[in-house]
Amino acid sequence: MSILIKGGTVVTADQSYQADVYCNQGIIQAIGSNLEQPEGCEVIDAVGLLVMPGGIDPHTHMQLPFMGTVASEDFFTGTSAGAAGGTTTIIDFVIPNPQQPIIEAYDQWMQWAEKSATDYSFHVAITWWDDSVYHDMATLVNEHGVNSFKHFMAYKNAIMAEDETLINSFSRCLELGAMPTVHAENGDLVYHLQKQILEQGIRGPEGHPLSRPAEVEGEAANRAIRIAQALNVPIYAVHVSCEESLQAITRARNEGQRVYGEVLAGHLEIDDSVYLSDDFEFAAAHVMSPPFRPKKHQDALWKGLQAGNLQTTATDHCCFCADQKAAGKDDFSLIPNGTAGVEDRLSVMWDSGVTTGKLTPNEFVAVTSTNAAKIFNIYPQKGSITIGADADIVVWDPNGTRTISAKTHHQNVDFNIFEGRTVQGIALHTLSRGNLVWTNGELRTVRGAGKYIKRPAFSSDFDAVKKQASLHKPTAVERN
Ligand code: URQ
Ligand code: ZN
Ligand code: ZN
Repeated sequence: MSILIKGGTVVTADQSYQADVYCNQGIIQAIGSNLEQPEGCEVIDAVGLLVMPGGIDPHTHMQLPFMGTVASEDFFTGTSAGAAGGTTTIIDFVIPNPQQPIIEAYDQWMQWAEKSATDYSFHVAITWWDDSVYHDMATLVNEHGVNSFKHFMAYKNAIMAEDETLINSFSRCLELGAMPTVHAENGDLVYHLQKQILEQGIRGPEGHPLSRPAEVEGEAANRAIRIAQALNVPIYAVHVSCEESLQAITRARNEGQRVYGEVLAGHLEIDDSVYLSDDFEFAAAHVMSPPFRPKKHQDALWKGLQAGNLQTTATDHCCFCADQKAAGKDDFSLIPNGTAGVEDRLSVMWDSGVTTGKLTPNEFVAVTSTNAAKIFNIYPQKGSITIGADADIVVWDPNGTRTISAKTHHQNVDFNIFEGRTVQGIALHTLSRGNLVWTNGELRTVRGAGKYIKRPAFSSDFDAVKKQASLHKPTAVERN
C-alpha cells in the first residue's frame, strides 16, 4: 500500500517545515513540496495537521506474569491501543525468573509478542547471575539484537538484583556495548518498611507510598549511577519519579557522566493524593512502583525534562483489573503493581507540555520518540521522518480534543489513571511501516503485523565512554 500525506507540516526533533510525505513498501520514499500522487496511491489530507515520527514507548509490560497474576493487556491489544494514541513502537521487557536461562525467557516473550500489531523490541532483565548469564548476554546481543539489559533494584525475594549482580552485569554490558537500565528503588528498604507499616496496622493502599518514600528511590538511583561511574559504563534510569533521583542524574550529567533518565507521563501529571481515597478500587488502581509522588516532584520532573536531564517519556504500561488488584484487599504489599498509559502518553504530553509552552513541538517529538530511538540505537530507522526510514508516522491534530476514559479507551483494562481528563492534541492517523493502523477514530490494526526490531550494540555512547576511559588512565601519582 502506498500513501501520500499531503499538505502537512513535518515536525521532527530538529525542525518543522511544510512538506508532503510519500510512503511505499513500508518506508518513507519521498519528502517534498507538491509531490506527485502515484497511481493507486491513498492520500491523507494533512492541511493544518502535523506529520511526526510515530511515538516510541521504551517501557511497557504486555501480558507480564507478575505478583501471582498476568497483566490484562496482551501484545495485540496493547500495541493496538498504542496505535490509537500515535505510538508505533514499544520496547517491552523479558523478565526471566531467577535461575531461568535468559534465552529461554527471551524465546517465551518472543512467542507472546508475535501477535503484536505494531513493531516491538525487548530489554532483557538480569534477575540472577552465573557464568551462563554472562555467556547468554553475548548471544542475545550478537544474535538477537538486544542492546539493553534491565536491573530491578526493587522486588526483594522475587526479581531483585543485588549489587554484586549489578556490578557483574554492568561490566558485561560495557564489554558487549549494551545499555544497562535500572528500576531504582532500594528493595531491602522497601521490604523492611512494608513489614513495619503492616505491623502498625496500615494495610490499605495508603500504605504503598509510605513503604516507598522518595529517599528509597533516590538512594538506589545514586548507587546505580555511582556503580556505573566506577565501571565507566553508560546507564539509563527508568521511571524517574522524584526529585532525589533527578538530582542524582543531574549531578552525574553535570560531571560529564553518561546517564539518561526516563519519566512516565503518569508521574508528571498525577500526585499521591490518589492513595488517600476511601475507595479501595480507585486507590489500588494507582498502585505502581515507584508510587505517584507529592506535587513538588511533578514540578521538578517537568523542569528536568525541559532542562534535558530527563531524555525520554514512557508509560510503564502494566495493566491489572480491579479483580486482580483485589488480591491486596487486606495487605497493600500484595496489590499487583502497575498502571496503564500506552494509548494516552502522546496526548497527555502534548496537552500538558506543548499547549502550556513547557515543550516546543520539536521537543515533544524528541521526548516521545527520537531520543529513545537514539539511546537504544534504532535511529533513524525509527524516530525520524527521513527518506529510507520506516514509515512509522502519526498525523497529529494539535487542536483536536478528546476526553480520556476507561469507557472508551482501547486498552484492555478497566481503569484509566487519566480518567475524565480532556486533552488537546490527538492522533488522527497512525501509520505503522506505511500501513494505516488508526484513522479517523477507527482501529485498523492486524494481529501479527508488527515486527521485532533488532537494536545494534555499541551506540555512540560506547565510543565516547571508551575514549573518556583511555584519556583518564590513572597516572603513577594517582595510583600511589
Ligand atoms: O516495576 C515495573 O516496572 C513493572 C513490574 C511494572 N509495575 C510497576 O509498578 N511499575
Ligand atoms: Zn519498574
Ligand atoms: Zn516497568
